[in-house]
Amino acid sequence: MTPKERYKKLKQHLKDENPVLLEVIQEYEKLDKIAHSLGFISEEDSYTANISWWPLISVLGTFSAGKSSFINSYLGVKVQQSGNQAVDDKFTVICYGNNEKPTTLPGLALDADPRFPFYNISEEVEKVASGEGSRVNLYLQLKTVKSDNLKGKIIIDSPGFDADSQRDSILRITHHIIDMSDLVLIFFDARHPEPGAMRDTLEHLVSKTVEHRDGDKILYILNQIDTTAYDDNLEDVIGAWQRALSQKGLISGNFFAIYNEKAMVKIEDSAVEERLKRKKDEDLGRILERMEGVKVERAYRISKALEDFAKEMITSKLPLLKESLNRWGYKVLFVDILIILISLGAIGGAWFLGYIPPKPPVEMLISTAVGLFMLLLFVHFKARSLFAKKEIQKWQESGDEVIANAVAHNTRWYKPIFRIWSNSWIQKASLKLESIVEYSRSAIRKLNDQYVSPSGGIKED
Ligand SMILES: Nc1nc2c(ncn2[C@@H]2O[C@H](COP(=O)(O)OP(=O)(O)OP(=O)(O)O)[C@@H](O)[C@H]2O)c(=O)[nH]1
Ligand SMILES: [Mg+2]
Repeated sequence: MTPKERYKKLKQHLKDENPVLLEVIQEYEKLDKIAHSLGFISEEDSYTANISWWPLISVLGTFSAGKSSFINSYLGVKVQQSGNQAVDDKFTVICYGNNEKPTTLPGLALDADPRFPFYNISEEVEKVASGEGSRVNLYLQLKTVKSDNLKGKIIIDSPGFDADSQRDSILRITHHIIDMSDLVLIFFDARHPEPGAMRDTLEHLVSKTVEHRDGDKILYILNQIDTTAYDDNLEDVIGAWQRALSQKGLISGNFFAIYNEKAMVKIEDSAVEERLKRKKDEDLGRILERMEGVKVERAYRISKALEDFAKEMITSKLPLLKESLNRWGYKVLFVDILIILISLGAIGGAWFLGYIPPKPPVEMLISTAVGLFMLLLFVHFKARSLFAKKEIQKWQESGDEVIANAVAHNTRWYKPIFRIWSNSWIQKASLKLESIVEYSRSAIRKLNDQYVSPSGGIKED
């Protein structure tokens, strides 16, 4: 996808889902333009490509734990099949769409959707499971759903986790999804009072996630606690699960217990029902808050990243580029002057020694001048490319590809050398970049106005 197509698609999606970011993306477009003209990134590249624009919430867990039912309730649309046998065998990426009816697309459609953080997903799958990239449709599907709760975020529903029968590629994809997600909901179900029986699953889902560097993004959710009503043993069940989780190393406040009102069993004892409901409402409220929170955090992060990109260019990249070009320019100039002096010296010497008649014929003058000029050109361009190569190599060795690219771009043979000593191009670029920094600050203020109510809480949508 070219940057142009990418911008067009992103803008369309933002218009529908997150209009506050529409202006931000225009600033990204400006930033790209500046970076292209300075040569920091190639024409096919874009700063938007390194950013996930839509936060990702993934729902993982044991089979039949109620993952799909939870998502259906959250969206208010029956998007996903639910049932008591293992229903899902694919990861389903659920995005906002304008069609009234939920629409299912093959996994490959994700490749072309810039909202998805691993757009070019087949390459990613190929990375985690070699040879499987071309079969990405086996693992993934895309569903678009018109639901306000889905605006500005992406939810992934996953096949029930059963470590024994899990294919390696599914495991790898699961871990990859955990890595990419802004929030991970791991579902267990209270109908299995013996968490010990789920040892392998816990091993994979919990032990691996415990080590995760941003562990706070992982929420452990014990679902279907309505089923504890019969024995009225909610505390025992929660206790057993928490012990099992802590044996796997999890000591986290992110443990919740809920049930789904649409799928619950009937509870005879109204006192028990009320107690369960209170627990559920409180925990569900916190889960939903976290789910809304990622959208807001993401919007802030996108604006902040814009500011950081622009600032880095002003304070570090531009000065380094200028310094490098200066060095290059002076070396070329030195060689140019040297070759002129040597040639003049040689001609003077030849004239002095009598190899050239005191009054040389015009043809001789012309051919000497042309010869000299050709020599000068040859040496000049040789010196340009030689010294440029040295500079580029230096930056590559120090790991700064951005400056290396920019030096290559600005030392192309047709770029006049004197341009680098004029400060105006640096000043122009800096001014534009500063206006981007200024803009991103005002965007953050706007986000504050939209998301944060005067009391400091997050506004309800
Ligand atoms: N009692 C009760 N049943 C539930 C609850 N949530 C879901 N169920 C039922 O549990 C069964 C499994 O639900 P799903 O939503 O399909 O579970 P899943 O985790 O998506 O299952 P897989 O995709 O097959 O792994 C369905 O019959 C649901 O009606 C709940 O909170 N309480
Ligand atoms: Mg399911």
